Amino acid sequence: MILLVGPTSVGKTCLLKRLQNPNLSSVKEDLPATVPTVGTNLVTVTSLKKTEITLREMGGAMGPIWHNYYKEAHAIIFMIDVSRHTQVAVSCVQLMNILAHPFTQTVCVLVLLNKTDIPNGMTRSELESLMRLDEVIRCATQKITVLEISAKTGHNLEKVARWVYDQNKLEESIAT
Ligand SMILES: Nc1nc2c(ncn2[C@@H]2O[C@H](COP(=O)(O)OP(=O)(O)OP(=O)(O)O)[C@@H](O)[C@H]2O)c(=O)[nH]1
Ligand SMILES: [Mg+2]
Repeated sequence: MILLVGPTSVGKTCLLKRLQNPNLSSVKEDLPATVPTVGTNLVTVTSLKKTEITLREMGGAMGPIWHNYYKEAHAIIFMIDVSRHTQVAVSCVQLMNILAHPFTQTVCVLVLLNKTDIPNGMTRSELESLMRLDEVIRCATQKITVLEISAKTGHNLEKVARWVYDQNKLEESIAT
């Protein structure tokens, strides 16, 4: 199971709906309708090569209990909304808490910078300096990948699908 977390309204449910559509290159700009996730949202996506992969979104409002799911997660996706300048500090603390947790020390982590389609959003370098992301990555025990995406336009979603698929393959090879 891959765990998907991040503050409320960053676009986690939209991403899952996009990933459930196997043809990512045909994404239209209309965003799928969503409501805030109260609790958890467990979905199976059929990714590359028709592999079925389970992802569990934890709603942003569930932040205090995310840690209950770290033990069963073999990889973690953490999502940030680049258009919400005031949320960066919260995101940074949440990400550092995840990385410091004893159950996450060997998992791979994907940091998604979502909503890059919004014109006034922070650039990756602005965000990196605000969050000291390079330092966070250097000090972490986990392998961390950062991707700039838009669940709206579909930008880089095929890279997310590839990462999800690679994590699943890794998990399968460990299990056998
Ligand atoms: N412009 C833009 N809006 C987006 C994008 N992704 C999501 N949204 C919008 O962001 C809002 C929240 O999306 P959700 O997917 O419900 O957010 P969430 O992270 O699941 O929120 P919680 O379940 O409350 O934790 C919706 O109005 C989406 O239409 C994006 O890439 N670009
Ligand atoms: Mg949601």
